[in-house]
This record gives sequence, C-alpha cells and structure tokens, in this order.
Amino acid sequence: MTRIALITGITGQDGSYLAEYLLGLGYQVHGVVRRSSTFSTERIDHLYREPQAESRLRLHYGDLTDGQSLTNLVLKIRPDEIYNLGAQSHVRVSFDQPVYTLQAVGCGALNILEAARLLNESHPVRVYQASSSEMYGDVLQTPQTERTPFNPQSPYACAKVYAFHQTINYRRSYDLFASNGILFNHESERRGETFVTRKITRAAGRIKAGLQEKLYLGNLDAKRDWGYAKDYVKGMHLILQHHQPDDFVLATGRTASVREFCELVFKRLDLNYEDHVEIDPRYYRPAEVDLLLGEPSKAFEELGWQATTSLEELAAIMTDHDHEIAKRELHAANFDQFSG
Ligand code: NAP
Ligand code: F7E
Repeated sequence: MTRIALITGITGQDGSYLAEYLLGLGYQVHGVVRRSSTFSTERIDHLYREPQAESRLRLHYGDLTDGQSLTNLVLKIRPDEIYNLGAQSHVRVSFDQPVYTLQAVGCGALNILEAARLLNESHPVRVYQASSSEMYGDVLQTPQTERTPFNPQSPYACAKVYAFHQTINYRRSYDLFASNGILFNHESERRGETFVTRKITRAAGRIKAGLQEKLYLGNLDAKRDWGYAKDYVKGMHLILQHHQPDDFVLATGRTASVREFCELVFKRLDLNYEDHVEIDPRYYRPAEVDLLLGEPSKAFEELGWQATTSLEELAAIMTDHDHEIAKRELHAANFDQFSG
C-alpha cells in the first residue's frame, strides 16, 4: 500500500526537501499551500518535471490559522503521516508580528493536532511537530538535550513552546502518535534569504561578482549549531517511523559564531569579510539567543540518525551555489547594458 503524507509548509526550505525525500521513498505527498498574489512554489516546481513524482504530488490551498479547512482536508486525504512544518519562522519578524506568529505557530499546531485526533478515531495517523532549538532561548544548560528546560526569548519561541507541549498533551490524552523534533538551525541553498547564513552567502557571491560592496549584519557573536537541511528531513521521517512517539533533538553537536560563518564564506571566495561586513543595529533583536549547542546522542542511539555535513561543507555548498547565481545576475546586467 502506498503511504500517504501531508506536509504543511511544503513551499518552505524543509518542506521542499521533505517532499522530495518522501516521493523518493514512494510516498504519495500532499502539501498545504497558502494562496498569494504571486507564485510561492519555486522550491517544489522541479518536482512536477519528474514524471515519476509528478503523479504522486498534490497541492491544496489552506492556512494553518483556518482550522476548519485543515480538518476537512485531513479527513479527506486520510494521511498516514502529517508533518507540521508550516510557520512564521523568522525570529526577528516575530517581534513585529507577535500575535500572527502565535496564531500560525501555536494555534496552527493545535489545529493540526485536533484534525489528527479526529482522523485517528477511524484511521491511525502519526504527527510530526517542527519544534525548535529557539525554545531553549537564554539557555539554562549547555549542551542542550531533550531534558534541558526551555527559557524562550522571542514571540516565535514562546509559540513553539506552546506547540511542543500541546503535541505531548495530545499524545498523552488521546493516545495519538505525536512527536516533536527539536531541530537546531539547519540551512541550505534553499534557505530563505533573510536568515543569516543565506544572507551572507548571497551577499558574498554578489560582492565577488562586483555587484555590491557591503554586507550589513547585526550580532556577529551569536553562536548557532548549524547543519544541512537535507540531513534533517531524513531525521523527521525517522522520528515518525520509531516504534513509539517521542521527542528528539537533531543537531550537529558543534557550535560556531556568525563571525566564523562569515570567515568561512568570504575565504572560500578569496575575500576578507572584514573588508565588507558592517554592523547595522537595525538587525539586533530586542532579546538575543547567544549560544545554541545541541546534544543529538538520543537520536543517534534510538533512530540511527546523525548529521553528515560539516559546517565547512555546508558553507562551501551554499557559497558556490550563490556565487553561480551572482555570476548569472552579472551576465544579465551586462546583457541589459549592451542591448539597451
Ligand atoms: P520556512 O522556509 O520559513 O518555511 C515556512 C513554511 O511555512 C512556508 O512554506 C510558508 O509558506 C509556510 N507558512 C507560513 N505561514 C503559514 C500559514 N499561516 N499557513 C500555512 N503555511 C504557512 O521554514 P523552514 O526553515 O523550512 O522551517 C520549517 C519548520 O521548522 C518551521 O516550522 C520552522 O519554524 C521550524 N524550524 C526550522 C529550523 C531551521 O533552522 N530551518 C529549525 C527548527 C525549527 P509560504 O511559502 O507561503 O511563505
Ligand atoms: O539568525 C544573528 C541573529 O535569523 C541567527 C529559524 O530557522 O533557526 C532560525 O532562527 C543568528 C541570530 O536564525 C543578522 O541575531 C546577525 O543570533 O539566521 P537567523 P535564528 O534566529 O537562529 C531556529 C532554530 C528556528 O527555529 C527559526 O525558525 O544570526 N544575526 N546578523 C542575524 N540574523 C539575521 N536574520 N540577519 C542579520 O542580519
């Protein structure tokens, strides 16, 4: 029997890699897409060009804040697995839009759990909740494990803590297979361009191509445990294949500062980041998370999962990808000048 998965946030970084991975495993994949006035499916459009995958991928309009339509969709599709990846996922933006962030991240997760609870009465379903290392906030213990208490530092993190606990509540109260993946930062060439790693690799590529001079950043001393998103979606799948629902940290076990990431990226392009990076206090946050470092041994021992891409490899993949984009941008700019 073909297994059926429903992914919220399928148009995002993780959703696109997860859809690819599940289609490769033979799943039928359904995705929830928000209606917008421009197309938002750039990260998954290529899947429609793969004939084998195309017929097993279905997109549906929906929004995490619209519980009734999510329930209708879940009861119609009857998925075996639900991956709740949809979110207003930008920490800095959550300070500007705290209520919407709570609605999408906190109530959104509750809407998914309610829909799954109803489906579970007639069809067994497993739910993955995209929890976050941001929940540790102003950390109370280093490294952070599944037992480290949360101390959230942003509206985003507070909403994720709510969703985390509701996931456990539904597991205990309704015998629903509902698990949290507590994922530390994971990046890729599909990372949104306002997250710091991608902001750095995009700008460095453009600086190398002569398209810009400066890169303006906020706190260079913040430290993160950065992995590669492709590794992490495999972990999400393993979490739902486990013999029982549980909560798992997925991380690399290594931390590095924003400054170190800048050094790696600019050095790969034979540039010195100090010549180009300037501080703009606009990018500081009202409250900062200074240090995140995950301890992923539970995931290794119980799921056989580990991160396989080093920080150097991640920086190289993203830098090379974005340097190629910048070269194309330069070519297009020169062509316009010539033909104009
Ligand atoms: P992302 O690239 O920002 O993608 C977020 C996705 O959620 C997009 O598809 C977005 O749709 C969708 N979305 C936003 N608001 C929605 C709403 N109200 N209803 C339905 N869908 C909505 O995020 P990501 O990096 O892939 O992260 C995936 C999940 O993991 C998120 O829940 C994030 O909070 C969590 N997480 C991420 C990391 C990380 O380092 N990447 C670490 C821990 C946890 P549009 O395309 O229309 O905007
Ligand atoms: O910031 C600092 C910033 O926005 C990382 C999300 O996926 O991971 C992500 O949240 C650090 C912070 O990611 C700039 O202050 C400096 O300390 O790339 P980021 P994040 O806040 O860690 C977690 C795990 C999630 O769950 C989230 O969904 O970099 N920083 N200068 C900057 N950050 C940004 N964005 N822009 C700057 O100019």
